[in-house]
Amino acid sequence: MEINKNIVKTLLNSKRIAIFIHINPDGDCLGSASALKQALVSLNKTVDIFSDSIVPENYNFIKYVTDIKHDDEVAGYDLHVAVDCSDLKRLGKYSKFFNKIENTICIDHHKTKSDYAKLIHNEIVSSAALIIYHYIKDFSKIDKDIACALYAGISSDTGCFMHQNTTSEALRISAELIDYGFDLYEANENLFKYTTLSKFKLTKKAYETAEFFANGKIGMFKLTKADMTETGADISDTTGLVNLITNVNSCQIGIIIYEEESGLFRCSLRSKGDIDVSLVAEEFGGGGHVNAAGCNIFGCLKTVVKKIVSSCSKALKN
Ligand SMILES: [Mn+2]
Repeated sequence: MEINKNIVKTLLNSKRIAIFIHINPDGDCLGSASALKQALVSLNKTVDIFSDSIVPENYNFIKYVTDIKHDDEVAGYDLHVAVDCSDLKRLGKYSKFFNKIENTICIDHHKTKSDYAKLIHNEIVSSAALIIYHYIKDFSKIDKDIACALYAGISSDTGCFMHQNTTSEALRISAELIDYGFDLYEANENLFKYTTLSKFKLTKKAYETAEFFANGKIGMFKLTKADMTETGADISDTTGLVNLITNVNSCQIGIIIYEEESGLFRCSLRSKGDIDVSLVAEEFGGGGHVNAAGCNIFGCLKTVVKKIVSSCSKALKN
């Protein structure tokens, strides 16, 4: 991977750096932000990570995750860096602060819209953490805690090395990171086995709502605001649910829609093989990768289901 020398120069020339991650944070944005912060702190920089969302507690094993800031204002930094954010909107309430200063960097691995910063490294690889790994190797060095954070990113976005985006490079780099001696068992328990009672109840509810279309090729979970309230679940509890329906053997596209606010449905899509669900997401102003994408759709449940099924049916034929 070729690194952008201007990005390295800008990182090294900055003293106070703010790192931004996306709403509903996952292992990749958290691991990437943590690793980058650690590498920069080792060079005596002041670094803060900002998140518009509450961070699920299972990520607390990653260094600095418990120090993430949720302030309403961001000021006094000479560099803003966004990691794993395909779109400025993904920064949530921080999107309005990001371009308030001149020096901005975006490091991302999605194929859409990563064009909102002055300096951009956008490369289609399995995780943002994989890109961050190459940068840290260039301007600093990896240690045990950085290795742990990068592993969290790489393993999360490859679904513990089970998604289609898993490459030998991702596995080779992960093996190298594991050799730094962080607690691999603890990391995997937190990343891939952790669940909460509310998530368990929400999963049960999701199974009850499952519906199939196009002769079983499209499968969908539909969760309303009432379902969320009833189970005490929040958005972070919906993470990974979509895979449960995508796993059905007839299913080529798996979808979960859940009502975030009354009339606003968040939609998460997964697909198998070369069926491109990023095109479906883009149709509704979202984005993502070929096999994993997301978007927001406004309307009542019935209309939203109709719209998304019709768009997915087209994707099946392409
Ligand atoms: Mn990612």
